[in-house]
Amino acid sequence: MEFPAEFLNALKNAESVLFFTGAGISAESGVPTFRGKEGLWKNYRPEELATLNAFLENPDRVWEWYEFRRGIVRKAKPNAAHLAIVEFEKYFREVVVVTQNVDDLHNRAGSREVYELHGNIEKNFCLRCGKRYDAKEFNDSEHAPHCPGCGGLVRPAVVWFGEALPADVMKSAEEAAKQCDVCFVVGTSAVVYPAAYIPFKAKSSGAFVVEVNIQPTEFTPYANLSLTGKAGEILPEVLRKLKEVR
Ligand code: BJW
Ligand code: ZN
Repeated sequence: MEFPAEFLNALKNAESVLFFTGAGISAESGVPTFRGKEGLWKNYRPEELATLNAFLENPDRVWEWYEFRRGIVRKAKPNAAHLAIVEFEKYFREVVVVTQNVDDLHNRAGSREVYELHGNIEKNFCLRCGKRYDAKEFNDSEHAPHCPGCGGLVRPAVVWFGEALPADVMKSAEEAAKQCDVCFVVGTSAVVYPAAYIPFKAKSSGAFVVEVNIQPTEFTPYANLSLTGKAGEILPEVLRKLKEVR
């Protein structure tokens, strides 16, 4: 695979690299994306499942959807794209992963600095007292569980539509975006805000921004370079090239 000189130059001189990732990076691990033909939402409207109102109206239905997805995620393994990102750490002073994914695969791959903007599917918390629980504590429960401490409803620790992103995580992600020299935007449709501001923040702070996706997205017109193809194929190619230029 040939890469433009401008990109190789940016990589050669970079000190800090940011990966902004979405569901597409986990597609090759067998975790479905949200939108599109094979997406999780082909049969649902997002607001039927990914809002607090949907959960309060029908907790068991939403709980069941998350238990189904936990089953998929637990069987999945980090793929060549997640692992390539970990390898990048050998070549740069700082490698930060800002992910919209809740699947934990960047952590399981071994990435050291991961900011999870939309939470983590392996955690739950109580709506009444806020106590956090590992998802495994209520394993195989068909019904939305109640908090052993206070009796409140327990929900997945993910960010639903209309909810604020964790402020400290967003702040750290924005700082990383301001400081990075190269920003990769991998496997995201880039339509969900405020997460989708991150690559714009990187660009406006002077970073070289490279998109990796199987198709054009809302962000494509703003990328310095678009690499079309699967993340699990393209990122290992970039890594091979990196070994030549660094
Ligand atoms: C491959 C590939 C391969 C496939 N290789 N590529 C500004 C403008 C407009 C709207 C808003 C705005 N600000 C806020 C909003 C409203 C809303 C929003 O953004 N709506 C838009 C959709 C219209 N945002 C919110 O509500 C957010 N909260 C908020 O703003 O709060 C305000 C507030 C402030 C203070 C107090 C209170 C409130 C919250 C958003 C939360 C999103 N949550 C979800 C669910 C998480 C839990 C769960 O997993 O169930 O997060 S929605 C869903 O979308 C999930 C994802 O993280 C997110 C992004 O999806 P992603 O990752 O991009 O996936 P896909 O499927 O869309 O794309 C996959 C891509 O991969 C595609 O491009 C493929 O081509 C590609 N691909 N295979 C490379 N092998
Ligand atoms: Zn409680």
